[in-house]
Amino acid sequence: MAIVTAQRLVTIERHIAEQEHLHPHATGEFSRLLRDLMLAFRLIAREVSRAGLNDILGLTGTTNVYGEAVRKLDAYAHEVIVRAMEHGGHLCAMASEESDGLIALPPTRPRGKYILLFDPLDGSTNIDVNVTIGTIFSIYRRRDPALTTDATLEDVLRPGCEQVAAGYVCYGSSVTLVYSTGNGVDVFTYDPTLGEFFLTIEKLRIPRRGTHYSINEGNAKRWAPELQDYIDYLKTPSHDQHRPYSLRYVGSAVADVHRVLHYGGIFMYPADRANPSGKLRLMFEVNPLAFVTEQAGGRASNGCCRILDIRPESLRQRVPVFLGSPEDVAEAEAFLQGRHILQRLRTPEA
Ligand code: P6P
Repeated sequence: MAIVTAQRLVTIERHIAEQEHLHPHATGEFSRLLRDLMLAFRLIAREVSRAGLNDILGLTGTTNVYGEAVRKLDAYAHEVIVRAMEHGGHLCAMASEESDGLIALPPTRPRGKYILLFDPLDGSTNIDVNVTIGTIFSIYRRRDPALTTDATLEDVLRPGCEQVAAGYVCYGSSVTLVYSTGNGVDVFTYDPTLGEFFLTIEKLRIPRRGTHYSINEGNAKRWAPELQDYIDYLKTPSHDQHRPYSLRYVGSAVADVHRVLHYGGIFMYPADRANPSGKLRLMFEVNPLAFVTEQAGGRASNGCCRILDIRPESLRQRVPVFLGSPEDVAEAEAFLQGRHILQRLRTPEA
């Protein structure tokens, strides 16, 4: 992992400009879209850092499209991103995990060729207890860039492999932006005294295998037997000392995935008897996190197939997710499909 020395002083603006040169057909519109998005992240980071001081904690008294209580910071982050992005003229569609359907763009502004999907504040149940939370974003280019009309829901419901960029911001002990435009993953750390994101890790690569697993063990009694097998396997000491794995679970996908990208291992939110499709949303959380994971050399699966190949059926679709080190995810898939050697040895021949 190439830790960038501060001497290089590469800001996100300079990095975006340099990335633009990688795409000779780039018109600068994508760069301006990212700059607008960075402004939103700066504003959200400021509010998150002083949430306890300006009465922005707690609940709004409303619920979102999933029936979940909306917290004040959720609502603030949603509004900030919408306001920062709606006037730039770079978008033909925008959708947020916190609202239903596509967000209406101002009729007076031109339509661009990009589609933005975002989870404004993921992990928001952790807001009041000062645990890392995050913003997740996903960007597509409309299929016909010559069009100047609003995009339709069909334009938006695209497999994750068609994302042109995706990433997340971690609001934790420091504010970290992790994103990819398809040329690997770069990590930026925010300096609030300057309002700048500085490049701190270039071309982040996930270890091929880790020693941590991340899952809500409280759901264990509802898991499929094959998943039980896998988790029991991770907990069983091995002769090479590689197992048992350690359990690390924050309950904020951005924080859990950020750790997996750096240290390796596997993050899971599986289906269970109470959540037959898992809990995480494909379009707003899983596709962008899967894109970044693959760009870092990792693997992202729903247990049987590649997340980024899933053809979405609705904006609010949930999917099971297993993502992280390629060897760990492949091993999880072998268990989940009942074909791991330890399962075959135990299964009596028919
Ligand atoms: P549970 C946060 O609410 C979230 O959407 C993800 O960030 C996180 O991974 C998951 O839900 C945690 O869910 O059921 O373990 O509390």
